[in-house]
Formats: sequence, C-alpha cells, structure tokens
Amino acid sequence: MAYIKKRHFISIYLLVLVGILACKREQKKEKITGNEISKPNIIILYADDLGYGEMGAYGATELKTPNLDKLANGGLRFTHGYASSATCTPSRYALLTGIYPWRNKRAKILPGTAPLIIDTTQATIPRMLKEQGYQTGIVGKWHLGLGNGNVDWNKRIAPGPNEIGFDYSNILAATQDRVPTVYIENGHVVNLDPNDPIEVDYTKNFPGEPTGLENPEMLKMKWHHGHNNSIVNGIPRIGFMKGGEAAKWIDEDMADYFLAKAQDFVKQHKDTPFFLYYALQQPHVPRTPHPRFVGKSGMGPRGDVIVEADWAIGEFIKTLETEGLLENTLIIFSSDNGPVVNDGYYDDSVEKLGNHKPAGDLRGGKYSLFEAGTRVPFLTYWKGKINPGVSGAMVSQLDLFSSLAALVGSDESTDDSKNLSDVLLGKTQTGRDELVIEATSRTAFRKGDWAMIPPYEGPAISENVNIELANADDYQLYNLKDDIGQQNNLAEKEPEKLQEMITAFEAVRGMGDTEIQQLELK
Ligand code: NG6
Ligand code: CA
Repeated sequence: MAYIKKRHFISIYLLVLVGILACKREQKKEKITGNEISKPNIIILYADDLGYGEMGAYGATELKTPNLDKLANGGLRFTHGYASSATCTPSRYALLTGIYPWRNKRAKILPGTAPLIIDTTQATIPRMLKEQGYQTGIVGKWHLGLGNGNVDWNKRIAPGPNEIGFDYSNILAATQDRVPTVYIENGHVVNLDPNDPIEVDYTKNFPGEPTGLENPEMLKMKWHHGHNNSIVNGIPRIGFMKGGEAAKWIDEDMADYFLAKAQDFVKQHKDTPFFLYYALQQPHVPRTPHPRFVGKSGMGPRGDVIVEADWAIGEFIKTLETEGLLENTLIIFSSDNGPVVNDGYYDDSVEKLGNHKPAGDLRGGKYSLFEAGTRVPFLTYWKGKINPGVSGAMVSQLDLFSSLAALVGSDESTDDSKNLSDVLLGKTQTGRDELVIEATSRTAFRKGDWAMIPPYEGPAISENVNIELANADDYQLYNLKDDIGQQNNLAEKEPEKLQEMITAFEAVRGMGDTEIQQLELK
C-alpha cells in the first residue's frame, strides 16, 4: 500500500512538474513572439581611431567609403556625435556602462595584462539587453581588461566580456599593437597548444626572445615611437610575449576573421532578438590590410585599412539583408576616438596622406581635448523606421545605455547617460545640452554651441603623433557654431560666458577645477 501511495505521489509530482515546465515554455514563447515585434535586433559597429572626416558622407573626397556612405545616406547622420573620450579604453567603458569614464580611475589606455575594469555586478548594455531576452555577443576589440590580475593565458580567462553580460565573445584582448596577439573566444585562447604555453609580461622580456629594439633585422614594419618590445609576424609590439605560436593571429587576416564571426553570430541568432557589438580594429596601428586591399586607397596602409573596414561593413550588411533582418535591426555606427596619422610605426601614413583630412575641419585628433579628439562619425540606421537625414543634435556614445534601455522597454538608466532614443530614431533633434569630454585624464566641456577647455600643463603639440592636445596656460572658449575649427579663443572677450561654462562644468564634474588638475596631473 505504502509502495502504491509513494508511486502515486511521484506520478502526481511529475505531472505537476511537467505542467509547470510546459507553462513556463508557453510564457517564454509568448515573450519571444512579443519581442519579435517590439524589440529590434541591435548592432553597434565601432571603428578604432576613425576620424570625423574619414567617410564620403562626412566630406572625405580622397577616400572612398561606399558602404559606410550607404548606411549614412539611408539612415541618420549626426554632425555632433561624440565618443566619451579621445582614447579607446575610456570611450569603450562609457559606451558599455553609461558612466562617464573619468569617474573610474582605471579607465585609461590599458596594457594587455590589465584586470577587468568593469565590475561584474555593474549594469551594462549587454546585461540590460540580456535581461530583456536578447542574445548578446561581442566580436572584435575589447580593451577593458581581463581577469583579476595575473591572468594565466593557458586557462579560462575570466572575468571578461562573458561575465559582464555577453553570451558570446570572440575578442582581441587589448589592441592590435599590444600582446597577447591571440584571439580569445569565450575566455579561451583560440588554437592554443598546451605544449606551447603563453606567457605575457609588460615589464620585462623573456630571456632569449627577440625584440623590436634589439632585432631590427627581423622587422617588416619599423617602429617610430614605443612599439619596440616582442616581435610578432615581423611587427614589433607593446609588451613581451612568449609561446603560443599556433594561436598567434595573422594580422592581415584579422578583418576576415572578425567579419566571419560577426556573420556567424547574426545567422545563429536571427530567430531571437540579438545584440551584437562588432568592434572593428581599423584604422588603429599596426595597419595591416589583407593583400586584397593593399594599394586600394593610394594612401598607404592607413587608407587601405579604412577601405578594408568599409568592405567588411558592406559584407556584414549584406548578410543582414540576405537573412531578412534589415527591417528589424537598429544599426549604430561610430568610432572610439578621433584620428591619428603616425601612432608609432613607419607605415607611410604621413607621407601618403595627400589632401585627405582625417579630422575634416575639426582641430586636434586622437588624445586631444579639441573637437577632433571626440567628435566622430555617428550614424543610426533602421530600414523603414529611421527616415534618412542629418541630425545636428548633440549625442554621445555615453547615451546609448539609457537610450537602448528605453527603446526595448527596460527601466534601467544612469545619471550620466541620457535617454535620447527619440533623437537616435530621428523623431526629434533636441539632443543633450551639455557634455563633459575626456582626453588622457583631462576633461573639457561642451554646452550648447560652446566648448570650454580648462588650462592644463603639458605640451601644446604632441611631438610623437604631431597632434595639438589643447594644453594651454589659460582657459580656452570657442563658439563652435561660428568657429568649428576652434581658431578664435573667446575666453577673454566673453568672461561671462566663460564663467557660466566653468560653473556648469564643475556642477557635472563634481569638484573645483584646480582640484581636478591636481588630481589628473600627478
Ligand atoms: C598608446 C600607443 C598607441 C596606441 C594607444 C592606444 C605608444 C607610444 N603609443 O600608448 O600606439 O596603441 O596607446 O590606442 O605606445 S587606443 O585607441 O587603444 O586608445
Ligand atoms: Ca581607439
């Protein structure tokens, strides 16, 4: 009897369990069906060091970027779209978290061995979207640190992108010019041979290993400044690396590699809402176009890799089209910081620049507090949803967190990140009124048509990269409406405006300006 009772009980239990599971499945299905209608796929295409003047749609005449232009002309082209910083790590930190990078002291250009600078409990775009039912992926450049310090590259590398909200990751750890020069998929070095373990060190070389400094005869690309540590594929890098021969990437294949991974991700997840952050490596150094693109721009490797990136984006969009996804996908294209021509290698970029103006009419470039450091190409595209046009609204990549959250029905937001979803979709041209921009630990301010740069110590022009950094003894104030090239400093002529700007800047920045400088210049 007891036996029967027990069996009976188990059957009922199983029935109830099956019932609950079936119910859950039903709910999930409904949710997914709902998502298909209301939740678009979201793709962020992110270039590395692409300047404001580098696409046909932004006025480039010497470089051909037909695929990016197609995106720009079929979507919304922002003329006041900003990266949060004039360098990579801080911009990428702000993009993913919606937090100003100067709030995180670790958000500086990182070595390949740096620990992860995003807290694993922190809100991020991928985590927020995951909570809304999205499949989330990153393909390409990471540069936000990995692990907790002392990473063993031969074991699973964590925490990293998969611990801050990405379901899938296939990344290069830091930059193309920094070791380790390997792809990392979901925390594992791709093609790692356990008999040839990888070691990485940024302070000292491994005995007997060649370096760019000591073995110039081994180099196919010469270093100009920095970049004289370990040699990989004939290119000297930043940092020292040993082992991992089979896992080392081939620089010229990188564009094809990441494109294929981005296409795979989209194809695999076309039936659920997905978020893909496709972070291209071009035109950051070392510029290594695939042989198919060599000589295509007439501008040397820097121009050639921009042509290559444009091609990759064209191919990627074709995949979206073939898969029937264009009408249900919001695409955002931008760059992590402004342009630099010579960033440390002799690669003909200076000699062959010709009449090309990477920053367009803007002053400065990468590393600069002038406009070209952070004002970058910024496009939104959604076939049938976003009307083609140009928007003069001020938007920052910082705003993507709250804007995308609002778009997909999440109530998450941060104080720094403004919900500009209507601006991104072209429903209004009222963007942000003010924005703090950052460049190598210094900050400046934009409000309305005005740009204010506090005094900073340091060279006016960086000798190595030949870029005006905006360091000066006195305040600088520019009216960007009349003076987009920041040639007329109005700080003395417009003391009231200057004071208004300083006050508004300090209100956001959170401390007196002197205090900021002491902090940053230490
Ligand atoms: C600098 C590198 C530069 C580039 C940059 C990071 C030297 C001398 N210069 O330190 O080549 O790698 O860091 O670029 O090493 S970013 O786009 O990732 O911020
Ligand atoms: Ca960059």
